Amino acid sequence: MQADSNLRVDGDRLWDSLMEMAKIGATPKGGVNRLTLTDLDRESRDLFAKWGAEAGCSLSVDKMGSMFLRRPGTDDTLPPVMIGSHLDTQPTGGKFDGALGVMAALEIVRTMQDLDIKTKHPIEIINFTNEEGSRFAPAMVASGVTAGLFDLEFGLSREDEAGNKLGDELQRIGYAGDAEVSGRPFHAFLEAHIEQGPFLEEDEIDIGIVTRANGQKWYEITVQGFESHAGPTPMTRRRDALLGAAGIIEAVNQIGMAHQPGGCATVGMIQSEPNSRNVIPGRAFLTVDFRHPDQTALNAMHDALQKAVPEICAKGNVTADITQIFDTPPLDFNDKCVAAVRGAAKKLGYTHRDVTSAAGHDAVHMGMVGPAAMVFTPCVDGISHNEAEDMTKEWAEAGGSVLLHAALELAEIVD
Ligand code: HGY
Ligand code: MN
Ligand code: MN
Repeated sequence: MQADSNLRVDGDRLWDSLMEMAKIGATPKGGVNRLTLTDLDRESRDLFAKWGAEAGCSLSVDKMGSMFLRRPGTDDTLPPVMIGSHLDTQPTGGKFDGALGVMAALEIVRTMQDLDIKTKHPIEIINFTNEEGSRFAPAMVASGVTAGLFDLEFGLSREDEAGNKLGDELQRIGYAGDAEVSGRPFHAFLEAHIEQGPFLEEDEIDIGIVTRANGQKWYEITVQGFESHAGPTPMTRRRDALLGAAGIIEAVNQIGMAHQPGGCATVGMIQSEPNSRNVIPGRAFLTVDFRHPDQTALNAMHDALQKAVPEICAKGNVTADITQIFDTPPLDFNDKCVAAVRGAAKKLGYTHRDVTSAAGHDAVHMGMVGPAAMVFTPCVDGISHNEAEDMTKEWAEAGGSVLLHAALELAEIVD
């Protein structure tokens, strides 16, 4: 049985929930700072759990703290259609990165309740722990444990800059669940997300059908020099760790530029010790984030970094250690799930086009262990990971409605 093409989610209710959720961690500049496993994250989790219960769902939490709100199917022995994303944000994040996917999933079960829509497969709506990878690296670590990319011990032992362990923080906020993380069965996984790039809005396309996602490689580099006095130490006898790091930053950017189209290369974090105005830095720490839609190119970027760093260090008489902390391959999403998303966009009359995701998402990890697909909506000027992140209610309603129809097709409506 097909859902009626007039069926839409309630765009006002979806928007109100997004605005309500955005109050938790709201920043003066209109963004959201809701780092994973903080008290603010707990508040957002509690609100999601409350709303899910009101929509007739029962909650289970897994050992990485990811939340699964389940709506029974008429055959509850069948694996669920999972729909979800993340509620944690970047420190200068926006209202919609992650939250759109979780609130749209919630809106789907609300719509099903309103209209007494039954499906053969159960529906599970999900909030994954630590998608952003900002407080605890790497990103998408909980869905990474689900996908078997990391083991549970690795996931729970991640430490933030203050030395807090992810597992201890889960205990502290009361979300250390007991459900197993990997091997949780699912029939299909769907995620709605803002594009976080400018192209859908620029070309006036309502819906991105995400067919592929970039691979990622993340590194941590520590440059070791020698602290000394900024005055009497002759320029020719310095071992300046920050100067070495500066050379590496330039090289990272060149590696990104040399692997176009599609390559992305970013140094997001830099620390200098002792960070004193009149001391030549003896130690520098930096992070590298590589992305590419093509595995061979991503590997070439890796090789270029391994070659460039020792050459830069030799010139500056410093040394460096490179540790790779994240390595997730490009992923083609599942044909059947992609077709369900595309068919929904067509049926509902939204303009749409196939896109590749340059950002990482939990759907990429779920797609490594089962059928998955994503729905992209435009966002204003493509801005994200920035407090100015914005979208329209119409875009949210369109994304939620396509997600609804794709989910109902995959979960099989019952008369
Ligand atoms: O890094 C990413 O692409 C995502 O925001 N975790
Ligand atoms: Mn996200
Ligand atoms: Mn993000």
